[in-house]
Amino acid sequence: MGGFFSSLFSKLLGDKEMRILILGLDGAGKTTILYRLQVGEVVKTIPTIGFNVETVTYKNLKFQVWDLGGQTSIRPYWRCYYTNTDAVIYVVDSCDQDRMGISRKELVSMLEEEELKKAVLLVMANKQDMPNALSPSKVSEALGLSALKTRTWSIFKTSAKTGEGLDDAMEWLVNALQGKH
Ligand code: G3D
Ligand code: MG
Repeated sequence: MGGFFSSLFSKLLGDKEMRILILGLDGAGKTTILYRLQVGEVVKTIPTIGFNVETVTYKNLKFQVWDLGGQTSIRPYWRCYYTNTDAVIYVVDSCDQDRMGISRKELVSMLEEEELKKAVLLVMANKQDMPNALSPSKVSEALGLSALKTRTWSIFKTSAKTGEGLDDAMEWLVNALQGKH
């Protein structure tokens, strides 16, 4: 792998394993973003409980992706996936105003998880190539991000389709994660 992101992530890698979750409602653009990163092969697994997990491993850096929303009964099983998580990339479809409230609820309950208390949060206000996309400040407001007092977080506008904004967002994340160590 010799792309922009792998050289960026190389900055992060000591001996320690790093884990990054990419979360958000279905259709937000998570899988597209994962492939955009081009740091390795995407492996899809379906645990018996029945939610899809996509994983990319780059050296000792691991990205895991699944969809939030939907069945709450499987929620406890997510816990197996978020121990030792260093960062959450929360992806929002900026055009999907109808589900912004659900997205907010999902984010809030995720951030309440003890295991995620120390995780850095990067919000991607995605699909900014669309004319009806809400601005990042509107997305931030809709998600209630200003209420986050103790967490290291930021929001970026992105388009997984054109690639716009992804570099800036990931650079912020790498710097934020370096600051943690
Ligand atoms: P998910 O993994 O979060 O469920 P996907 O989302 O990555 O599968 O993306 C859902 C759909 O949105 C896909 O379209 C994908 O191409 C599109 N998409 C993702 N990111 C962007 C973006 O930034 N801009 C635009 N315009 N579309 C985007 P399809 O048609 O394949 O379902
Ligand atoms: Mg997906």
